[in-house]
Amino acid sequence: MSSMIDLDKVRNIGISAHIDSGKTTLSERILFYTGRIHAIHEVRGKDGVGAKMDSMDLEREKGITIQSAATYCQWKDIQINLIDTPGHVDFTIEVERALRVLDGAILVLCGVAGVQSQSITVDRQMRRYSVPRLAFINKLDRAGANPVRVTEQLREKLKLNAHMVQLPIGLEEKHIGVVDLVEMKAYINTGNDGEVIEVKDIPANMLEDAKKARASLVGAAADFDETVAEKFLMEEEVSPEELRNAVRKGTIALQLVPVFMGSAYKNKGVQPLLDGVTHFLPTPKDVKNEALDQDKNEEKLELKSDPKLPLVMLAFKLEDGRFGQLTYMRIYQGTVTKGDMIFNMANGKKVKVPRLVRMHSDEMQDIETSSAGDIVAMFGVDCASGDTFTDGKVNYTMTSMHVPDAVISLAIAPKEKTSSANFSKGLNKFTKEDPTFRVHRDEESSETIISGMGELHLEVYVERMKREFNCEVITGRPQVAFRETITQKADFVTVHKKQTGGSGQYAKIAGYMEPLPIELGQNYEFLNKVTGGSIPREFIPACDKGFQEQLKKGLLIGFPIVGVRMCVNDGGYHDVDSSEMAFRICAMAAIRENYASAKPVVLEPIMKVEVSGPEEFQGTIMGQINQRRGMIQGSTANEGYSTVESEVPLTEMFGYSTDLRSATQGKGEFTMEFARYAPVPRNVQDEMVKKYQEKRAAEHK
Ligand SMILES: Nc1nc2c(ncn2[C@@H]2O[C@H](COP(=O)(O)OP(=O)(O)OP(=O)(O)O)[C@@H](O)[C@H]2O)c(=O)[nH]1
Ligand SMILES: [Mg+2]
Repeated sequence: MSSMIDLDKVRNIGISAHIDSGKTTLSERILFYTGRIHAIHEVRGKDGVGAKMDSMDLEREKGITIQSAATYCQWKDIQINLIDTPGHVDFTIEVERALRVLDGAILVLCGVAGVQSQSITVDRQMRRYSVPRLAFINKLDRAGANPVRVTEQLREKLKLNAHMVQLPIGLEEKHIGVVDLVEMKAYINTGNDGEVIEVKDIPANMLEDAKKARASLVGAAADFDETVAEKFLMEEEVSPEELRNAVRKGTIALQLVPVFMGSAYKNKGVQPLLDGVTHFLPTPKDVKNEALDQDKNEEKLELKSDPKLPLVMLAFKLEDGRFGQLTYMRIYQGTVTKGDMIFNMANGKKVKVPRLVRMHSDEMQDIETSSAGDIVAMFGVDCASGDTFTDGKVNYTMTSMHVPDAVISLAIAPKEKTSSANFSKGLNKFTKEDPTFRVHRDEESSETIISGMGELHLEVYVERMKREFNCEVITGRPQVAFRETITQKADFVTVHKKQTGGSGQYAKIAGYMEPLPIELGQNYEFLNKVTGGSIPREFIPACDKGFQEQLKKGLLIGFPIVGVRMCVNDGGYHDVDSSEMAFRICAMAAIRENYASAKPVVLEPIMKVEVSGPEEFQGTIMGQINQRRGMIQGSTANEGYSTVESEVPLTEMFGYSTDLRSATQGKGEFTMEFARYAPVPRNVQDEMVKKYQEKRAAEHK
């Protein structure tokens, strides 16, 4: 391909929707009708091959998409770069980064279930990145399918200005094709795989409905085009060309959503949808893309899809593969050719582009060069997801995508010591590829903790660790980071004495311990009020050290003691037997022996939890929060959608995503973040202390 891409003939689109609505099945048909693949294979198909875009074994086994896959194809004279995304909320980052770089999208809906919870989430993501979209109402072959009702839901639930540009010819088992309201023609799919489109007159019994529906579409399109508006008022005939033009304008302005329909599985309505993509979705030139000029205090500027301007591109997805890191790039401006030097704006590093490819799911085709408006992948360009690259002539960065916080974590360790190298390699790869998958080491428990978007998310990585890195792992329930603190002042006089035979040990310290305000983050303070040399000056630091050492491990449940001021104001020593070590040991004993009189308590992390979902579940959501020792802090309702704010102890949040999902038919969502530490209730504390003491007793037997 030459570097001169005719941008009017390019569409970069994504397919996003609620889980299982048929995105991958639709992608498979698109690839087949555009000649990219030569046979159709089904998701969960009996032939055991699996759909092209679900190339991972795990995807094929589970029958769900986990990673988004990119491909390209040509429909008539239009080049389409296509990304199929997963529907499950745990893999939402894949939708996020696809929508970040795509110019348009197809929102797929099930013709029976209509607008579902993930349709709402995906719609929100499309709004976040201002992505113009078409709706495709799929599964019209299923019992109960009703595209009119689903279009109503698009209008009511998503507040989209959705208008049917087609009518179904037959529903359920009678579904054979669609009426095109722009051309006023019937398109009927025939042939073994629906590859033949028979263009016919509209069936006589549908003609009246079709005329009415077209008039309604013309009325909607009139808002975006003067010619159509005038003709609409004068009740004159609007030509297909004029109508298409107006619908296109409304769609690109994000004010109109044309509704297509069919059955991907039964090979109906896919080719007319592809025509819709070419007619109504924007070219790279139709979309406004902004960068921040680092030389001008991050001033915003508009990038131009011009191959002659300085290069600007965004790395939006990484995969660590057989040939090294594969980096997916959206080129916004300029031209890139194999062998070019490019600059990573995130770290100033200069790298050579060793290999440039176009992706076709898990296959690739080498190319020499590419330019603005295109989506390509590169090998050997090490970077993080979201990095901006330029040719060094400009100092621009592109704003990155939204990365949601992790909500669940799990302790993980390799089953066999021998696979620990692979274990680290795996974790490295996963965290690099997926910004919502995080790994850290818990200093207290010395466990490796992985965290992510949900139980399925973590489960997938545990499974991939086994399959791709040959490393079986053991997982545990994640440990919550508890703390201990004291609630009142306690005086002490402590003597450490060991004077039998040989050289002896002697130290005496007197003073007090008292609480510090933990909410101000004051964990420890040491106060020296010794006068008159009752403790020689050289032994004072040993007291401080001894205190700190003991505070690392509390006496209630073995977690660190925070929020304590330790003061020494008197003491005693022995000319020969006193030493640093003696004072250190004495200081530790001072805490141990007097901790109980300072009335210690166990502290737990409290999370700020925000749960949202359809209003009818508000009562259920509040009930679940109360059951988990949560405190409701407020709630709001908006357009049938309610949000409940609360504070809940982290310990009580395990398993919540599952419980919430099942209590709200999968429609509830939540976010949580750390708020503060607070004492656990007395009975909970007593139980924890008892368990800890039993564990210690068992260990010391
Ligand atoms: N009856 C019927 N079933 C369909 C249709 N399209 C897809 N399916 C079935 O619905 C199931 C899910 O299809 P997929 O294509 O995997 O759905 P998806 O949206 O890619 O799913 P995720 O990527 O996991 O979110 C499969 O069993 C498909 O065979 C359709 O038009 N009619
Ligand atoms: Mg899929």
